[in-house]
Amino acid sequence: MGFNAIATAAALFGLAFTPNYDEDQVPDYTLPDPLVMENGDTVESAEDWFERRRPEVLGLFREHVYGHRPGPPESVEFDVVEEDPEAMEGAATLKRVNIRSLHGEGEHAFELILFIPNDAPEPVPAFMLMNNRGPENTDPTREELSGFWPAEDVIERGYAVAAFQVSDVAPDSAGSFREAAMSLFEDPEEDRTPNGWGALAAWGWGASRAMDYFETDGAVDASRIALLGHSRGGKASLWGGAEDERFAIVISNNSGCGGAAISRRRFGETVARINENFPHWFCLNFREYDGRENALPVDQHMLVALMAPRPVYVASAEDDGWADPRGEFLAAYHAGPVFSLVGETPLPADDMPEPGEPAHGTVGYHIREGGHNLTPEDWGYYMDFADTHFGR
Ligand code: GTR
Repeated sequence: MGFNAIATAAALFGLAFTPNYDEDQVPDYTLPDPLVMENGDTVESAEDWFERRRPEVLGLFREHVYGHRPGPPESVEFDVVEEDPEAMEGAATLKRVNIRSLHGEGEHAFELILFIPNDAPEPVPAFMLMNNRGPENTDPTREELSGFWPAEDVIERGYAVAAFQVSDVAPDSAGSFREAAMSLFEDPEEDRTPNGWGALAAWGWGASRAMDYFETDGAVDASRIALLGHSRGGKASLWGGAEDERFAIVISNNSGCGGAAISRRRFGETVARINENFPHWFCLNFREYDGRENALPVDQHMLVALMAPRPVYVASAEDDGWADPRGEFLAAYHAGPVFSLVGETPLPADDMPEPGEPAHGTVGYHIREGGHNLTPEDWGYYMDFADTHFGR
């Protein structure tokens, strides 16, 4: 076999890409400074950040990474299709809410599952999971229990707990992702525009429709909602939290490339790799940066910074090299100057903490033992963090 045939075979079978897991092989890079405008001006004050630089950074992520998402639909309607005040052996009230978006001729619906603690003072703060795994992880009947969404633990700590299936908002498939909510705004048969939204942005748009519902439910405190996602769901929670400032806390669990991990490190999953494997997640413009991470006008620390002054949490797992734990830590760390400028506490750690020793400022971070997953241990740290920020 000649070289070309080998290269072709390698590409065909996905062998061409060998991820780097060696810290010594991380290329040299310079991160864009979140506090320097594109025109070279320095951001000197919180006002400068909020009025000039934040909109610029948000615009850069829209244009080059996640795509521009539309605003709300013309109207949103909610139907509580089931309500059980005796759920979880009387500890909680279950509501299954049908959230229906109406726009032009189009209509799209998805379901929100919500448990509200029965003995907590209302309105209660809530955690909402953007569920990227199967619906059995968020079983409303509680016949099936899952550590991915340990709803009983969350209720026990006095929080409401909610979830929706991201695939109900936009299927997680390159062939059909535009056929659900996105089709309210565009024709899936037509070519995507270079800066048009992808599935990650669409999932965040769905989270915003759930927020629209919370604003109507007097049992839930819509001003204290923590948005949470794991892995691809964690990429979507960060971007959804950047786009919709109504979310009071934003949490990304093991979100990796295109989430919290610094793209320029090319550690584990890379921009080229993610665009190839998941062509529907980002906007088409993001492909311009395949193998050219240094040309990006942003990096993911600036995504974390977009949450300021709101609390934001990044979490890693020790054996999750593909998601680059150190890169995730560094994004939380390098968002620090923005949080300091606006009078909030940056990540209170100069180097990666030990597993099981979370660092909590307005920016939070932990790494835990084990692999790529969302576990009750992670949830425990998230609730500790929310207790602090929600003054509980
Ligand atoms: C992987 C993908 C990651 C991450 C993960 C997940 O295949 O490469 O970026 O999103 O899936 O969502 O579990």
